[in-house]
Amino acid sequence: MRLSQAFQPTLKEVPAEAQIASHRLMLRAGLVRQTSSGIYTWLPAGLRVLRNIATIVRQEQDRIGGQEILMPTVQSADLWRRSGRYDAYGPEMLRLEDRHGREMLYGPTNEEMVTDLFGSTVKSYRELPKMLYHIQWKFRDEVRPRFGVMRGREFYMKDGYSFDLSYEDAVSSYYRIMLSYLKIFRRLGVQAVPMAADTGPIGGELSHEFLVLAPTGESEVFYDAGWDEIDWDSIGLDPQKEEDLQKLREIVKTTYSATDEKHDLSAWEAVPEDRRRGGRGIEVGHIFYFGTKYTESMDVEVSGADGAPLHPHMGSYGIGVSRLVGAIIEASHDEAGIIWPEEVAPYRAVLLNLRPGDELCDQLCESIYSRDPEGLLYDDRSDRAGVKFNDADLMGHPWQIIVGPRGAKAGMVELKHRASGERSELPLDEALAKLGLG
Ligand code: 5CA
Repeated sequence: MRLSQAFQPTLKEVPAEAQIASHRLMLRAGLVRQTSSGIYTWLPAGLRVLRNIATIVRQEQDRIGGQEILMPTVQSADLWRRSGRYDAYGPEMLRLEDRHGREMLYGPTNEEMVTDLFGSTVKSYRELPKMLYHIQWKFRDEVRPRFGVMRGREFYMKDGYSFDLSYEDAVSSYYRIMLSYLKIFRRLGVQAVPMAADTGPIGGELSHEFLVLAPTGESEVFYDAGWDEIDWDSIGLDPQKEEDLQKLREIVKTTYSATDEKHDLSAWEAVPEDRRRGGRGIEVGHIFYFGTKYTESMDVEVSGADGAPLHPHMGSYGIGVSRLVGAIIEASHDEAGIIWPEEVAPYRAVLLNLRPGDELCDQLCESIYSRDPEGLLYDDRSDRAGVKFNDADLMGHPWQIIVGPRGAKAGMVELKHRASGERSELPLDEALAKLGLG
């Protein structure tokens, strides 16, 4: 994309209500615009990030047997009456009425809908287990939407639902998903620690939140340094192996972590003092095992191996996809701007032409740009070099390819790595090879 043509409405002045870095940076860098309280339009660069996150989530859910569906945003109130949650959910639910006076709602989550779908299609134990998920907009009329996309009213969530025949199988599904989540967050370039959690309006008995550490997080967190030290790639737990899921359970059981809501002082005191870590965290995921809560209340059964009907055991598993855009920035930025992790960046590299109009610079830039016009952002604007450097740092692409008249003459370009700040002057071929553009 040529920056001179891009729809990237950056803001010089950010509104006073943008209190935290990610909110300010998202507005300044032109990723989102607020349309009303807690509701945002995603601009092209922001949408690319949102999609990159969704792609990683999708790949990792598919890898463990998840099957993607897409359920609607608007649901019927009757569905929620069947589980008893229509009245219980309270004012966070946006309630609507259609032209026939039928009560509808904008879905805050989809347990009822997926349970109904499952019940109307799956009849036999032979068809289990199943793991269905979708990535869809949700609406919760939050009392205090704040921090930009971090606590929005309309937000983008991956919600997955597992159906198993027994408690034991369901707990395996739960830990399989936990392992998948740990991988997802690593690929997203953030460290997210699972912490025992309350189940709130979703219900159930076993639940963990995943918190990304950041000083502006809404929860206070306490955890054992083990969570910083475990090298998940090298221990190589396999989500398909039962014994590896047991190992994960053991790690979770023996490596303390909790938010302030669940903090247990006596367990905390058992953690050696030099291994106690604390801070604040942003909840980017939440998983629940709630057994037969919905299959019983909504009367969903399958026939078991012995012919007798049974209620499948369920869990639900959320990832805040739009919240993650903010959370990643909170965890990865500096004074100059965003520092995108490789896999989520809107563009992997920005190409800076420091002297548009100079024949050699233009030629060199065009030849680089033509190698990957989809994956490169080409700053071909006629602005001063200083403006381009500042904007490139603000937008935070992992690499900057800098082309100036002196280098262009010698067939050299400068590469800047945004995260480390390292710069190196390289012959064109070498630079391109380094970025996989050779
Ligand atoms: N049905 C379950 C799991 S699928 C569920 O809804 N869980 S949840 O309520 O914990 O939401 C899942 C994730 O969505 C949260 O961990 C959080 O990352 C994100 N989320 C929740 N509320 C908001 C909000 N108001 N704005 C942005 N993200 C949110």
